[in-house]
Amino acid sequence: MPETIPPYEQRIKWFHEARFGMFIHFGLYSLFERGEWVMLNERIPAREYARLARRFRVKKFDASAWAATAAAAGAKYTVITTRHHEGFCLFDSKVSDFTSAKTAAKRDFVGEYADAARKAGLKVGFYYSLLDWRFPGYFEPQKYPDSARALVEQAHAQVRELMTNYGKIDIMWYDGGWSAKWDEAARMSDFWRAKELNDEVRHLQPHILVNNRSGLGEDLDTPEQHVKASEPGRGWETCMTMGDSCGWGYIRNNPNMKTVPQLLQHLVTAAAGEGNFLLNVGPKPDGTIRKEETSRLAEMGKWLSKHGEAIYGSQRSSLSTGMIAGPWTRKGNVGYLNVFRWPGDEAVIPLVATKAMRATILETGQECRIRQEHNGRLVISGMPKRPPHPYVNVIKVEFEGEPRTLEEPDASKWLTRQGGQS
Ligand code: FHN
Repeated sequence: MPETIPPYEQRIKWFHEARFGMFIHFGLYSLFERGEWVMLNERIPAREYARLARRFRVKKFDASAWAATAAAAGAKYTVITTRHHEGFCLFDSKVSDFTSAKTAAKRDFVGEYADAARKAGLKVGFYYSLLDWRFPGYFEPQKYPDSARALVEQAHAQVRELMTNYGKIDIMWYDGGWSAKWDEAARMSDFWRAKELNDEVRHLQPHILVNNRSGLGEDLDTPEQHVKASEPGRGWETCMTMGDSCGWGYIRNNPNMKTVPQLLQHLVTAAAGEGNFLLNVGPKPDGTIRKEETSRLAEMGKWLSKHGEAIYGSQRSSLSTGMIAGPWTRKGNVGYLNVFRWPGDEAVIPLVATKAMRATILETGQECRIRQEHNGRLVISGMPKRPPHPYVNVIKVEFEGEPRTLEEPDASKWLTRQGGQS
């Protein structure tokens, strides 16, 4: 007897708490070391490309090491590419021989990773590319209708396998639903029979969250490579590469890695909009994650161990920071001022309508002086001249009630100290 599907507010709850996830792009393409689009970009014929599977052994693959990397980073969930656009499955599939289980590796990497991730306390998401470049019907559905039909049938069968054979799955992360031939959302969902597909997903995994990339809006918005908040209550997640935006799979020579402060700022900005940050790694052909990625993730984890209370389960705040400092996050009556650009021994927050009781720097535990002036200026002083943490600092401000912004019925009044309450 299938369970009933819990209401959205219930299903999305853990996701709103989580705020940080680790994405993994790994596949046959990893062997090329030129990103996950190499097959199409270089127009490698399917049969030639498939031969690569004979070399896909992934000798150093260690699912628990991947999961440990995510957990040490402070990530609360992880999403793995079970199959990307090349069509090669990292799982055992009855409807395809093009899988890691049936070729050289003879392993179900998805199963191993899902188990290890759960053991490490992480929620598990499955990325699945609906499109598969090996089908001519994907590129020319009118001309090759049988191939197009077979492609859709395969997607339905494999999604069913993923939802049946690997225990509880927390996110169904579709991708690759688009095509030059059916670019409007309505036609995309028709092509993939997305309603039927997602009904089955929910039937098999009643608690699951489904993303918005099958042509239907479903549960989660997924801005890519930029942070963009959805409306309050709606789950959303920014996915991003550490290197430049052209590749999610391993690229050997990729010097353009984001710095840890940049990555933390994206995480904080997402949290400030009640959204999540899904940060990608692209493991090397041997299955290990490159040092440039593990070291950044470890640094983020260290930061989160001190500052996580500002991030996990954070809410939006209407308070402004005058743009220089960085955004506020909030939990009930507590505001967290996330400082990207340390102002020195004093920080001034404009237009604060609520009484502040205490201000503490999370990095050091130092309590600062507070003063509330005319027209809502909240002045936090006695801070160190230099930033206590080199990347991002958080000043925790406890308010008397939920912090509100002062309204300015006459926007010019502050010029004469008459702006509002003192
Ligand atoms: O084409 C893919 C790309 O390779 C990568 O998987 C990203 C991740 O969101 N999604 C697609 C582009 O939107």
